[in-house]
Amino acid sequence: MQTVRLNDIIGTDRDIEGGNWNSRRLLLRDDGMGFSLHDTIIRAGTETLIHYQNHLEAVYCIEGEGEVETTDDGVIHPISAGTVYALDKHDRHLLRAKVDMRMVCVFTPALTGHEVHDENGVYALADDTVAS
Ligand code: 9YT
Repeated sequence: MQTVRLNDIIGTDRDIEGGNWNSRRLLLRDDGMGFSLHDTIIRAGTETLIHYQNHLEAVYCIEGEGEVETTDDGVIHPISAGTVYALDKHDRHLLRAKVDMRMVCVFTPALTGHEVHDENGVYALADDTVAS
């Protein structure tokens, strides 16, 4: 068994600065779970275009308030503490934070830890990863 503490990750190479967000990667592919688990802060007042074409992501908001607009249909999904959204169709979306939001994010396949969003909000798939 492994234990991981957020305090031990802050300031390391698992603490990724994304501009609109800050993602602390608690579990990554090398940890061998088959998914990655992140504790992510989405900064107040930001809007981020995201399209995980190569991954599925579930996001559990545990603090804050904002919304997700799925761009194919223009539907706005209010998000607040206690809400999960699941990008089960690789949904392209705009994530807007009214105030700082704290999210617990699960990705499959697991992120390796080095991914950053490209200009279309996509995380590339590691060369040796099988897509979900
Ligand atoms: C909620 C979300 O998708 N935020 C962008 C960052 C991403 N979740 C990550 O890498 O932790």
